[in-house]
Amino acid sequence: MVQGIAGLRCIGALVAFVGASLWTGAALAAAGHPTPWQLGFQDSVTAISDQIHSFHNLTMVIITLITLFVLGLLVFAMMRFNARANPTPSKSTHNTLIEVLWTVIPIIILVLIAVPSFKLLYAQYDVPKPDLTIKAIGHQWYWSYEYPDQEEMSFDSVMVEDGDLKPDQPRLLSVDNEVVVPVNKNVLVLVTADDVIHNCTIPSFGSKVDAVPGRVTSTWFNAREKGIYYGQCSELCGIRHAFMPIAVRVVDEEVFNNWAAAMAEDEDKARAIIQAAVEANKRKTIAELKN
Ligand SMILES: [Cu+2]
Repeated sequence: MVQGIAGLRCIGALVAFVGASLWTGAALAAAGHPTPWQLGFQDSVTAISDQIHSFHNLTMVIITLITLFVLGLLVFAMMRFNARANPTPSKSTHNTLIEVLWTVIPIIILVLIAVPSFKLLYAQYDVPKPDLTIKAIGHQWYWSYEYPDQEEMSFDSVMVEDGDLKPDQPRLLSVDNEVVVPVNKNVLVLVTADDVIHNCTIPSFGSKVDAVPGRVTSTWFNAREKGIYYGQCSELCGIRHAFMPIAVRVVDEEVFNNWAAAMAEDEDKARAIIQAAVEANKRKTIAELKN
């Protein structure tokens, strides 16, 4: 009886897990950062991330069907072939048809998984012609960024401590200097580190790559929606590994150009430009919602 209830709970948990995993919709997840009780992935704002989500959904269906099939087989074998139900067992050891089937069907399933998997892998590494290049450098324990296209532009990006958070800043994700990029542009991110291995990850962009000292790795994204997108170092890098977030602000190209020009003179002025653009956007959204 107890085992029966445990079994039912397992099935219930499995169904809930599958449902949750398939449901990568926007209902609970806010774009750009995780939310309490969120199920599934963070919202996607790039084509690569869309592809990751649909690949995840496909494999989720396949593994669920396989799991249910194996569970069914186990239950069937236990009921049909236990000593009471089947006192004189069959002595057969081979069945050519079944042996061919259990070889061929898994091959077909693996090919079904391999095709979208390789497509995704190729898309992630096939960087389109970049409109903007950024260099992200991991340090123990903060990120610094360089914009090689803009002359001598570089800055450190350090996490905002709990006591200094502003009301709209999420804890452990906000930084003092955000990376600013234009919307709908191909951004190439060259990634490296100056001490140990870090990892530059931004879930909403579907980009994740190791930052290795002495090497340059790269990732790219083309964000289709303005907003602020957060990521974290995803390679255990020391005691403050959890406290070196990545924050990317996606803005209109004009705002980006103004910001980049201002950065050359005065970082506070550049920050004010972004702040003004964000406020203007907020007012616009509120006005649109009212209409
Ligand atoms: Cu790190």
